[in-house]
Amino acid sequence: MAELLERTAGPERRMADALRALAIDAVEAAKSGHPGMPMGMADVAATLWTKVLKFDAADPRWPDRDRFVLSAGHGSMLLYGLLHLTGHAGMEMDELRNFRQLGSRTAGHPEFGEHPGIETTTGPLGQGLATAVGMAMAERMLAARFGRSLVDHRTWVIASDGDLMEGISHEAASLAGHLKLSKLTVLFDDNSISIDGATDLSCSDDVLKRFAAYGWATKRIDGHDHAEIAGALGYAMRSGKPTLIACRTIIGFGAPTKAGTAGSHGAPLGPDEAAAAKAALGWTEPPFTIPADIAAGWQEAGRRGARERMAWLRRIQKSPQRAEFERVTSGRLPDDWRAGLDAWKQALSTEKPKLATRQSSQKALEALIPAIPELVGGSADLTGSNLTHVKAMGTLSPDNWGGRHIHFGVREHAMGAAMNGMALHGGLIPFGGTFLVFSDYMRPAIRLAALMRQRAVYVFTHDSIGLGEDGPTHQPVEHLAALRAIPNLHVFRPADAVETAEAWALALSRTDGPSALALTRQALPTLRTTHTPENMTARGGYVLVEASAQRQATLIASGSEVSLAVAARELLEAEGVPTAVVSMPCFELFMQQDETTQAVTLGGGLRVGIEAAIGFGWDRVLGLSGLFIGMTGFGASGPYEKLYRHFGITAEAVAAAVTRRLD
Ligand SMILES: Cc1ncc(C[n+]2csc(CCOP(=O)(O)OP(=O)(O)O)c2C)c(N)n1
Ligand SMILES: [Mg+2]
Repeated sequence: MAELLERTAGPERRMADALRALAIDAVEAAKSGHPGMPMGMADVAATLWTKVLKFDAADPRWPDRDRFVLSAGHGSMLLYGLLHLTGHAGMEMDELRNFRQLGSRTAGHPEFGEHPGIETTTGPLGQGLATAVGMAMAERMLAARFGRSLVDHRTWVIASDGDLMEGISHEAASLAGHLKLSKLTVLFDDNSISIDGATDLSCSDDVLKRFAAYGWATKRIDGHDHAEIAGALGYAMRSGKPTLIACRTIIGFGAPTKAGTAGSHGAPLGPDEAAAAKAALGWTEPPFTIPADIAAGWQEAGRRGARERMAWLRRIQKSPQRAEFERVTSGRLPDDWRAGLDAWKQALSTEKPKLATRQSSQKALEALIPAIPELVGGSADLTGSNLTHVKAMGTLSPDNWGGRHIHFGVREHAMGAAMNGMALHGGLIPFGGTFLVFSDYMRPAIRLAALMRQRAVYVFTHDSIGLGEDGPTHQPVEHLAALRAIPNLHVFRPADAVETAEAWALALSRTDGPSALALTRQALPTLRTTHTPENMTARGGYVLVEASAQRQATLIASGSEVSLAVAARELLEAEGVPTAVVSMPCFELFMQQDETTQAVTLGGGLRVGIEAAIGFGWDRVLGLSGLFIGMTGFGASGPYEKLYRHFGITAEAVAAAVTRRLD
């Protein structure tokens, strides 16, 4: 360590040492946090931010800035230190002093929304890298639409051993290589240490060969050698491929006993080691103090991009595409976006087609795609099943960034994270499809979309035993409940083509979170045969068919089971039991209704929930005295009509259960 400290000493090291000192101080003050990674990657980060990264601290939301993603979110103090030192408003020293405290912007892991310089929430390893892939894709797509004079920026990622061990990094890097995302660079913190100790406890990958096989350019450097770092950043910018720079670093660089060990990963160095580390670095300032010359150097770096931003502002002032660019980047939909969808919805009530809701979703997309140019999406290799492709989209490829349909490949988790990256980048509204049962494969990204309040739309088809012969591996039973458990995710399970159109409208007009559409493989009748200009799905649940007299029972169902409920109601009415049917396409929106509306909708009689899924969560509308008819375990393989009978989810079974209870 002594030799290395001596060899690297100099003005550039001092710039980096400012980041190290702040990380040490903040983690000591908080008595928790991760000092090792910021200390190890300080040289790489300092070189990137002071020499290469295109940004202007005066406007961290400048649309043509480079995106910087700290995928290894545990090293959050590195990002906070960079934002502070470069003079970002809202990241003053007090924020660093309050690192990890309730109400501060400096959360344990970077949280999108806490400060405009935080591009994405990171911490769940691997997802930052995959999110960055989505950002880099968005840059290419917007450049194809608006030209390089408005859109020409790069995406930089710092990723750790853990990031690259995670499965999602394989999916995302493979997709990035295929798409030739040459403006994406991953700076790999190659310190060979993770929490349990040396990475060779569990990993023998040749990371460079691995990325080369994906079609990336690769380079290995000493991550503490400033000349090598600068050279590698230049190499990445010249490369015609996405680039991985493996930066050999020492975790906890400078700490006399903990450097190079897992001991510096996730705990304060402790007062003695902290003091000794600063002494070794030659850092003599008191805590949270930056010497004037170093502070001035960093402030200057924060203003480095100002001239470029001004030039860009002049270009956009003159651009004929200005209004459209500002519209899409602000997230505002075109004024007339609903017209085609509304016309389709109105036609449905008279035509009354029998369509699977996945087909209805495709029909809705046919109306939406021409109306909303920023709407892009695709499927994780189930395009023909999810029906996410419509003609006007064209197909995205490395040679056609104007294409709007994306073949994500069999990479659900990366798809979810890339969708987040596109939404976060701005200028695009992403949707992505797979079977509902495989929502589990992308759940961590859905969770982050919900946490970050991003508009993303998941097209989950084959939503129950109604998919039939593919059997229990493909039949979701717990997935609706599991998705409904994610805060701020709206889960729609539309009953017919009308509700499907309404669900799409709600998912797209929502600007504070993601939406999932659970759609059938099997055909369903049109139930909403009287056109209403009102979007009834927006109520979450509503009375579809009222009882002939004072209600004795209310059948509450979603999706494919609503038509079953209508049939059961007819049986019950014939037996003299006045029964209403409530369609419940979205629990979350229903729960936002006032209590009286909820109570009136659900009625005072017996409440019966019907859904071809487990009943977990239904007590929210059924109470303790309600009945639930659905699944109690896994499904089975067979024709779907037989499966419904086998599992007792039929109109007759519902009617019998109701009369039994009312007797
Ligand atoms: C998906 C996920 N699993 C586990 C963790 C907990 N965790 C945080 S950092 C880390 C590994 C640390 O090793 P590395 O990524 O190399 O970071 P370094 O210690 O080098 O800073 C783990 C397992 C996490 N944040 N995300
Ligand atoms: Mg590591």
